[in-house]
Amino acid sequence: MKLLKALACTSLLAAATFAAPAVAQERIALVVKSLGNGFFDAAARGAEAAAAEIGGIEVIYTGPTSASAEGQIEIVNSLIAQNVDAIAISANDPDALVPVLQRAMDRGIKVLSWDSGVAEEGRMLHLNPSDTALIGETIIKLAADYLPDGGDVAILSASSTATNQNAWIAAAEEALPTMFPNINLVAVVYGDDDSVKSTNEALGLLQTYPDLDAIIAPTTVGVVAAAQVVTDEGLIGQVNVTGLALPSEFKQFIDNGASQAVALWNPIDLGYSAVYLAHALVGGQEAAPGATFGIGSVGEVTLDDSTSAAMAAPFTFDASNIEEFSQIY
Ligand code: RAM
Repeated sequence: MKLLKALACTSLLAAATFAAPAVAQERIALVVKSLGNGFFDAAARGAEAAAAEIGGIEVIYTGPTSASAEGQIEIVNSLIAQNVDAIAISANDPDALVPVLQRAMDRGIKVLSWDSGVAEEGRMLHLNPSDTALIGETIIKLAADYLPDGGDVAILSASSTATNQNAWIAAAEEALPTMFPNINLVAVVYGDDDSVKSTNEALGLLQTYPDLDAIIAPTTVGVVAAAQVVTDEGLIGQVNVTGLALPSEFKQFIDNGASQAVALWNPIDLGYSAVYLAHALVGGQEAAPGATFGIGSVGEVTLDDSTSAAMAAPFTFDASNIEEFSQIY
């Protein structure tokens, strides 16, 4: 018995003496459009999971308080001063960030964009959550599926310079005449991924277009604001709210009937993949067209001619499955 105890003590001591110190050798900054957005918090959880899996990585989760390019430029400047190893950014503007990100790359910092892209000259690669044309079609289809005779819809977007929303809206506009000829897009307004501004913009749409059939918000912040407005204004059953929503935040509006269905991809996987890509760049992998990157348990992605890659198709949530997904993200 004594001997066993002694052995146990020895091995504990050995473990204490020889265990590798938990020092992060690599610092990856996950720069988001704005803090306080549940979508990005979920992505940050994925980023932390990837860092833990790879080991030796510190994730610096940061972003401005409001979704502006100016706020992100300030943050990137401070990350350059801290000499981080990589910056993975979801950008509030495709062009405004280019000079500061070029400066980061000149200093040897690896730069990629994810979710919302930066122009090619401002990053090494970009990771889209899904195919842009498919997202554009999906957001219109989500409304059209519940308007068999057609109708008037309006889009409540994020900021007017957001790369991802602007690309999805352009794709939606392209799909409309051919795929959805009886759906009439009457307006596009911008809530800046800010709850108060999104609420006011949604109210404005209802006042300006009293016959509106649906509000499509391709932003997790805007879609919640719009559904709350439709609920508060007593318009459930009259105006269907749809778009891209985080199930955990949006379930209540499927439950109360303000929305029939919404879609999204897995934000945890997106943040997870961004860290894997950043780590590969830090390790020296080249971001050339055709290059394939492993992204842990998510699989792999191959860069296209614009050094961009896309993940999975968007997934639809309705009364049949939102409860299940609301437990995850
Ligand atoms: C908001 C942000 C983000 C977008 C999602 C769908 O959280 O605008 O960039 O991808 O919505």
